[in-house]
Amino acid sequence: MNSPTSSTDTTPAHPAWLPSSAFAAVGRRRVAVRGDGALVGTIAAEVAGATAAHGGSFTRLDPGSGVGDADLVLTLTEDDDAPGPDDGGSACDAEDESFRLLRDDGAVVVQSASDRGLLYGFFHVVRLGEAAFTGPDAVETHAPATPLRMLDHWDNVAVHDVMGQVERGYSGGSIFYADGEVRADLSRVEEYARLLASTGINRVAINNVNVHAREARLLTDGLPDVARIAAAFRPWGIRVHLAVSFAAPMTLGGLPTADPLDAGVARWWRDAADRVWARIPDFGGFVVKADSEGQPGPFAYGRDHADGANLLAAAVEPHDGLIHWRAFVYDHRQDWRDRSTDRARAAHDNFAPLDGRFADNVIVQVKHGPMDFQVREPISPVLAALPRTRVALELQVTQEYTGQQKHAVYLGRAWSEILRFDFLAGAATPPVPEPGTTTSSDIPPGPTTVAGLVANSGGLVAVSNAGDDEFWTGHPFAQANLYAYGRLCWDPAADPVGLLGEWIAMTFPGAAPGVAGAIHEILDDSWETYELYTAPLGVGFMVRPGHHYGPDVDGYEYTPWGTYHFADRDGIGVDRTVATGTGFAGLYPSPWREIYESAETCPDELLLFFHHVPYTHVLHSGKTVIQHIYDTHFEGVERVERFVATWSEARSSLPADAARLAARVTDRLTEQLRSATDWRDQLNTYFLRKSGVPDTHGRTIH
Ligand code: GCW
Repeated sequence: MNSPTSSTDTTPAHPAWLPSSAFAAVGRRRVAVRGDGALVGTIAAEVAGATAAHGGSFTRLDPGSGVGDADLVLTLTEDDDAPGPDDGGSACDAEDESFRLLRDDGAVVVQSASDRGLLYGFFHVVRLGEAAFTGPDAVETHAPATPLRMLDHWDNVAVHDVMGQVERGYSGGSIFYADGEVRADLSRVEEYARLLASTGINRVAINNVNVHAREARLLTDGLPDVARIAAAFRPWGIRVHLAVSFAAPMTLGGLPTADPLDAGVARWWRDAADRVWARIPDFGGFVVKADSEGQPGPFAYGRDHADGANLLAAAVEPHDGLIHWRAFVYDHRQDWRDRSTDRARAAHDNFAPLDGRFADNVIVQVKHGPMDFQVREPISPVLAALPRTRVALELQVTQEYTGQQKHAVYLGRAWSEILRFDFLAGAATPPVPEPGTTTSSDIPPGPTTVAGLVANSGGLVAVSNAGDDEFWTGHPFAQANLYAYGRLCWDPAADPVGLLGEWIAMTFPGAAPGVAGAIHEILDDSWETYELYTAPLGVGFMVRPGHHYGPDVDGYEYTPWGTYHFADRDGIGVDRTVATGTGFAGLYPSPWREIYESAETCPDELLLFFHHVPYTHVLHSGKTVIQHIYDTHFEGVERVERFVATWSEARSSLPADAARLAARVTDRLTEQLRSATDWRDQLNTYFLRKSGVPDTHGRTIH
C-alpha cells in the first residue's frame, strides 16, 4: 500500500499539463479580460501571469467598456453581444457552462454567460495554442455533454492500517490530509483544482467512500477544515462533496438507530446538512457507500436502498444538494462452492426493482462493469435498467486493477469504448419488453449509448489517481488518464488518442517530435497490451488478493468475494447464460442478451465472462482459447520490451529539466517489464499444467 504522507516534503509539484510554456501562444499576445464574477478574477490572474512570462500585454476591462485592439478578448456576455445561432443568448446564467469562440482574421473573442464558461473557454484557447489564432474565421459554441463531471477521492484523513493514507492510491500521500488532520497548507489542492478546471471537472468528493471513524467527523467538527478545502477549489469552479457514513446518526449523533424511516434520524440528517450548507453555501452533496463491503446501510433495518437514499436526499434538498448513492452492492461473504450466486448480477438485482422510487436529487452511481474495474468487463446492465432514476457512470482513474501506476496504461481508449457502447447496438426501435420483465429491455426511446444515458441524468464520476507525489500520479504517464477523464466528461465523443495528443503537446511543449511519437507508441495501445499479459478473454481477477498487484491465478478462486474463473483441467470461464448459467446475460436488452448468450456470437474479449468453455474452443480469431492465452502473454511481454527500448531512445531528446520525469518513467517501465514477465510465466505455466495442451510454437513455458 502507499506510504503515509510526509508533510515536510518540499519537492515542487510537476506542472503536469500546465507548464508555463503551455501558455506561450496566449502569453505573447494582447489579451483583454472583461466582466465581473469570482472566476473572472481567476482568469485575469492566469492571463496576467502568462503575459508577464511571455511578453504580451494584459488589460482588465470594466463591464460595458470597449475591447480595443486586443488579439484575445475573454468576456462575459454583454447586452450588445449578438447571440450565437444556438446559445440562446442568455446573459449571466451561472448554470450555463458553455462558451462561444469567435475568430475573425486572427483576433479571437471568447464569450460566456457565466464565469465558469469563460474559464473553460480560456483553457480551450490555451489548449489550442497557436492554432487558436491561426485557424480560419469561425463562430463556434462549445458546451459540456453533462453538467455533472466529478472526481471521487478515496483519501483517508488518518492513515488506515491496511489501506494506508489513500485507499487504492498509488501516488504517495493525500493532497488533503497528513498526520491525521486536514493539511494546514492547501497549496497543492489549489494547484490540483487548477489542473482539474482546465479539463472541465467541476465537482470533487474529498474523502474515502469507506468512511472510518476519523473521516466521519468531517461532517461535524471537521467542517471548518472542509470549508478551507472548498475555498481552495472555489476559484476554479469546483464544488466539494463529502462521503458520509449511513450510521452517522448513531456514531456521531448518539441516536439509538440509523433507520431511514425514523423521524429522529431524518431530523439528525437535516440538521447535519443545514450546518454544512451554513458553512459552505456552494457545497455539492453527499456520497454514500451503503451495505457494501461492510459499510452500514438500510438493510440493517429491513429497508431498501431507495429508503436509504431518499432519507439523505430529503435532508439536502432544501440546499439543492445531491446524493450520490453507489450501486456497488453485493455479497462479499459468498460461498465459492455455490455456483448459483453471481456477483455480476448483484447491483442489478438490488437496484433495478427500485427504479422510479428514488428522489430527484439522488444519483445512483454505477461502476462501468458488473464486477469491479477489471481491465475488461462488459458494460454494467444497470446503466440501462433504471430509466426513471438519475444514473451516473463510475470509472476508476486510479489503476487498482490496471497496473497501479507502475504500468503505463492509458485508459482513455477503454473509457471511450464504454461511453460509446450502445445498449440497443444501433437497433432502429427499442425492443418491446417481455411481459412481466423488469429488466433493462424497457429503456425509453432516446439516447441509448452509455454517454447518452448519463448525460442529462447523473453524469460521470471517477476515482482520482492523484496524490502528493511529485508527478501527481506516481507514473508520470498516468497524468494522461486524469487529463483524458476530464476531457471525456466534457466531450464523450472525443477521440481518445487525440486527447492523449493534447496531453502530450501541453505537458511536453517544444519537445523534439520524436518524443511525442515515442509516447504515443507506448501509450496508444497500452490498455490492450496490459490486457494481453494479464487476465484473458474477460475472465478478470487473477491478481494477488488484498493489494491486487501482480499475478495469482487462484488467488481469489476459493475466497468469499464472488470473483471466480472456474478453471479446471477441461476448461475455464463463468457460465452466465440464461440457458444453463446464472442468467446474467439476460439482464441486457436485445440484441446484447442474445449476443452474449451464445458462445458463437459473444465477442472474443468477453467470452470467459459469459461462458465456460473447453481450452480447445475456437475463438473468432481462429485460435483456440489455450493458444490465445499463450500467444497473448508472449506478445504482451514483447510489446513491453519495445516500450522500454522506445523510451530509452526518446528520453535522450528530452530537455534537462525533464530528467527526473525521464528517470521515473524508466524506473516504472523496468518494473512493468518485470511484472509483465511474471504475469506471462505464471499464467502460461498455470494453464499448461492445468490443460496439458502444449504451445503450438514450442516456446518456453515453465
Ligand atoms: O475495487 C474495490 C476496492 C475497494 C473499494 C471498493 C469500492 C473503496 O478494492 O478498495 O473501496 O472497490 O469501490 O467501494
